Amino acid sequence: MKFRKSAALLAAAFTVAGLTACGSDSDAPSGDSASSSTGIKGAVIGFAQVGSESGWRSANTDSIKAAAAKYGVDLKFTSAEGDQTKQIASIKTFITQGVDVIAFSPVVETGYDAVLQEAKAAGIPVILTDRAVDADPSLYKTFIGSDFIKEGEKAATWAKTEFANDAAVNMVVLEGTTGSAPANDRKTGWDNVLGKETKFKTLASQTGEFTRDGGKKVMEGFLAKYPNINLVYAHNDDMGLGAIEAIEAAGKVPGKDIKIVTIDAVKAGMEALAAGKINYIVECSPLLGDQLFDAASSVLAGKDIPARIITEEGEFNQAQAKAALPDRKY
Ligand code: GYE
Repeated sequence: MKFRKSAALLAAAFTVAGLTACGSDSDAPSGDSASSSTGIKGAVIGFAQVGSESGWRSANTDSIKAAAAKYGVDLKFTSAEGDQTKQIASIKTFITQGVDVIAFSPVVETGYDAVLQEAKAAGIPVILTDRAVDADPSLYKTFIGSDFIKEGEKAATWAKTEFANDAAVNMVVLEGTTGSAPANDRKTGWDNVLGKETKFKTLASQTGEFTRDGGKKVMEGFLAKYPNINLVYAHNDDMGLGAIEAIEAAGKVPGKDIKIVTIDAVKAGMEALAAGKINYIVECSPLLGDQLFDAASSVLAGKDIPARIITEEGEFNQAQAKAALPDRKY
């Protein structure tokens, strides 16, 4: 709490002294957002993470912890292990502790209204990272993360071209965590492009909980039931990697007998793509740490920030994965 008041005073002082005061810090990285993060040193920030379900999540956690260390933030980090009740309990603890900012990546989209109201009543600003919530937008300052609908559209656009000369495509879907924003939106995005294309037939669609093991088990069930699968749409790389194991165990060749498109572009996914076992990956960047603390810094300085901060990302075929792998950070 103390930090918020002093940060606001500091911001006021900078305004009076003019912009050169900010520019005089020779250690500050260049660019507006980076220089604003220098004002967050010592702030107490509570971060309630989803869990540790995937390679993406590990990279996201690393990014947040590294950025906190870089900016001198006092980070209180908790992991809900995929349990919304546990995540809400830790947000409540942050409120009781009187942290300066609360950030979290919601496990699912709904059910956070009451705790967001509590944070607002306590005067603690909330920043959402990675996943959206279905709640009144005035209850949080911003949502930093990817456009998951666009990701689903990119995956489907690839499939449309890849199977352009096929009369029929038998698809199975490995869905992310039921009720989570990326699972909901990656389905919507896919349907936006291919929902009306009758030649794409969804044989089955089931959650693999965004985990490798979940993807493997669900795919084993699909393979046992459907002998004629042509395409797997996995909502993340980890489930696609699990599907590869199941396909190989069933004596089929992933990437050839059964094509696979996934989302994330974590290193293990990119390696499978480079090896031809996955056919296409849409990128979803987990490196949100710097953006989070830039936004928190602005909020604490009393500045307005955009209600939505969208992450830039690409997409990869096999050749592009091979070229990108040596420099891949996660
Ligand atoms: O795609 C998946 C992770 O919310 C964008 O969660 C994130 C998703 C990511 O478990 O791998």
